[in-house]
Amino acid sequence: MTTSAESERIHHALDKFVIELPSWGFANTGTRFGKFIQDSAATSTEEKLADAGQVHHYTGCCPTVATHVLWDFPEGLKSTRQVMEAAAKAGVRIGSINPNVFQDQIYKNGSLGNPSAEIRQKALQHILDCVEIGKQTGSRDVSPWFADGSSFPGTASIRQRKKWFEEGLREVHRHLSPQQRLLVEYKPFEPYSYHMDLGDWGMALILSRDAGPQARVLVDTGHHYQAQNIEQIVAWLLSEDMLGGFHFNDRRYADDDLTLGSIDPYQVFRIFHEIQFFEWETGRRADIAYMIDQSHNLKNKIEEMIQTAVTAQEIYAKAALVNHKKLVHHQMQAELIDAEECLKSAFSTDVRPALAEWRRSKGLPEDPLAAFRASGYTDRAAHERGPRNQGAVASYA
Ligand code: RM4
Ligand code: MN
Ligand code: MN
Repeated sequence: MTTSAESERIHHALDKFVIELPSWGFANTGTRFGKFIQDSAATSTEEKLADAGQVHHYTGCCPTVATHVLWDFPEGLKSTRQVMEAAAKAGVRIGSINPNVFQDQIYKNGSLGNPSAEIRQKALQHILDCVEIGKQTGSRDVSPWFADGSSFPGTASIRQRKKWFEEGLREVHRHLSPQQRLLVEYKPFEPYSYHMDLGDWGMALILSRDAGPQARVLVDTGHHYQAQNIEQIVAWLLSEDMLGGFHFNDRRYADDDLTLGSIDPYQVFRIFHEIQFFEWETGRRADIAYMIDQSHNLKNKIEEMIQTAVTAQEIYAKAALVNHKKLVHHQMQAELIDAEECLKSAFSTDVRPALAEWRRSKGLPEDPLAAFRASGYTDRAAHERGPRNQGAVASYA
């Protein structure tokens, strides 16, 4: 249980905490070996947005939806109005715009890092279209993930490809409006098996700095090697003012895109702690876009998103309970056990009653998952979409 002062801290923290949903988390997806179809899964952009709207309706903390341009804007810029109308109808807004320069056949050997100037140009043009879409939807972040890399030693010039990335990202940056940001995501493995052009946070940092002042690094929790200390990366990026956003998910082995906190909730806590510690120390809000990047093929998709949003709130609330003043004191005195206990006691506090109270105060259901289940939405969606979902095996879209 929390004291009333602690509950107040939690309420204050939750008032500022929003997390973006990924449109691709609501459609049928699978593993690279096969797709598992759910009758109630979304079959169109409108349905993905409607499902995301359900998550926001019950949790109150997911007002925006990240979109993947090829999957959600089938006619590119021409689809913008329709997509925005569907979002408004669903009670959400369009959030970050994710270019897709990895799916088409031409990208077999890369996009902005492709040895063919013509293909590099096509990739660039697609990203510039995404910048335009973002201007129209009023989205702040354009958030490319580059699948570029090589699978065999010696087959690609790593330095030359770095130069092509510098050129491409500078050009993208030149087209941003003053309100827009470019978020550069990295990943050390997959789909290529030898090198990935943007393999880690250092590479993303160098390219972001080179691109221009509105570029920042995006950290996807699943995009690290097993033993990597992600919260240290977060602390360094914060101290460099270069952390722009997060893709939250959990993982056990690789980029598993599992439910946040399902494997290692303490890691998520340590990340949130570094952020809130920074905010306390500097007295300013870290300008970070929190997003979920998960695709669920075993659990019900809307339920899992609700579970994720609620988990994110719980862990964020726990991190808000760290006594920073005490922590700094113990750190300075090198009182290791006492310092560590500041984190552990916050992490082990049951914040659920305070969260329920926060929800009540906002007119939200105390138990968002139970409320969603009681609504019968899944059965209705399964009934209506079921026939369309038979044999629907396309990945993500
Ligand atoms: C990648 C990466 C990107 C996401 C795609 C679908 O692994 O995490 O952020 O957009 O998957
Ligand atoms: Mn991601
Ligand atoms: Mn990923």
